[in-house]
Amino acid sequence: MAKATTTTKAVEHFAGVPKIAYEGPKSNNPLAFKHYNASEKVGDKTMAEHLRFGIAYWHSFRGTGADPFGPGTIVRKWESSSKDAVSVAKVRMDAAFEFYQKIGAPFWCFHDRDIAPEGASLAESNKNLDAVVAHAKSLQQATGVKLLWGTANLFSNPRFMCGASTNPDAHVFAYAAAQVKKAIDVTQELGGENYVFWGGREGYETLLNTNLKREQDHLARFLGLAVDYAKKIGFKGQFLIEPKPKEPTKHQYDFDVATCIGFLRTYGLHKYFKFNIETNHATLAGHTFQHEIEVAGSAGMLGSIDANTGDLLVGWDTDQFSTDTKELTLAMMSILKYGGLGSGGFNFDAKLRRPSTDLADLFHAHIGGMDTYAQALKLAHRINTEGKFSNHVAARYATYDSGYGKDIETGKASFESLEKLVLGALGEPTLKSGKQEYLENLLNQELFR
Ligand code: XUL
Ligand code: CO
Repeated sequence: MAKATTTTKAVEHFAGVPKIAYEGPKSNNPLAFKHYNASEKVGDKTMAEHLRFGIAYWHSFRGTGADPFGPGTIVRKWESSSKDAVSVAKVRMDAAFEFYQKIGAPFWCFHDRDIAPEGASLAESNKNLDAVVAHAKSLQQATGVKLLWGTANLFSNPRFMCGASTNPDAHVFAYAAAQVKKAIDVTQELGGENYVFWGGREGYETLLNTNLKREQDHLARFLGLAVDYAKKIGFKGQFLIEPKPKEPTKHQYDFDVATCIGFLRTYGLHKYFKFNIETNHATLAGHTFQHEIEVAGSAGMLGSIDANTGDLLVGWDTDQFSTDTKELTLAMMSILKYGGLGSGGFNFDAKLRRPSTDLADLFHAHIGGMDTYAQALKLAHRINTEGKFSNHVAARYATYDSGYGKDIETGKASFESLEKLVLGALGEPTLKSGKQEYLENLLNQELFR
């Protein structure tokens, strides 16, 4: 499919910025890692193997800082490198791969429409995509940077204003199917290790014009068709659902991990999907990041992470880089407990603030994000290994390890057998403290010791 690409001129887009090195916690160099040391072992894996960082093309290379109150502020030289949109897309891609290498990220992620301009027809869009994908493939080969996941943008174009697979118009369903078919093709062409389904506008604004049952059936049908197609072409990547409760629609069908598990099981699709959990989506749903990881992990469906954070005082998806060591340590404790992310990774689905207009800001943002995850990984590994919290949790459930507790877990107990015990020797349960404040103090001690 991908034809040989014309090579773009060798220009250094981030001139003056060296490859970011690990200098350790005492370094005062803002363009150095204080914690992320790719080759350092944490347990039996290196930090690079644990963390598998990915860069989100849409934010870092298509984000302009525009918001509903004003246009973009972030001006990049490569955007005016040519009058032809496909040529600009290739130069932009060169800049992106230079950044991936300098920051030391082994992976990247994209939407089809981030990397290549949409044409006047689907055929033209596909042709543009093929040209840029061929270029990306040669850059991947030249740099060793790999594709964590690809996805399709089924939400920006006005045709998707009422959803893609949940659109009341079957014509739009068909268009979305054709677009995702192509997006899976190019993800496979680039060796993508996963493919993400985030439900763009798959939701509703008002039930006055919505048939909720038919829309959910259509969403399931769409995912089923994607599974069929992946099997047909031998796509080996993991399919991931990225839950989000609201924005852009008032009610998104993929509300949170628990809702999606119920949905996938209802339609018999659960074997084919895991989750891409985004921090800011978790908090929008009224959950902690760790909660969503636990719900996915306990179902054996923890796939990947969209690493970012929201703002405590702002009620929408602000997609900021996280420097919250405590939140990320709790998340890493759960991720390590469930054995890591497998083919997933930590994709920085995060954008610079509107006034962060320097090229260097892109480095500061990712250095902070990577360092905070690395620090969290080290802390979580130590905390899990020492086992103070896990031992406490295990002791809290110890009554289920033997006797009638074990009988409850193994299905040997009945209402009658338990009634007999309580009316007899067991009697009234004694109160056992949950020790929450003690544990919160212990966590602080562990983080800052
Ligand atoms: C939107 C979001 C998306 C997905 C990919 O909130 O997170 O960027 O990650 O479509
Ligand atoms: Co995301």
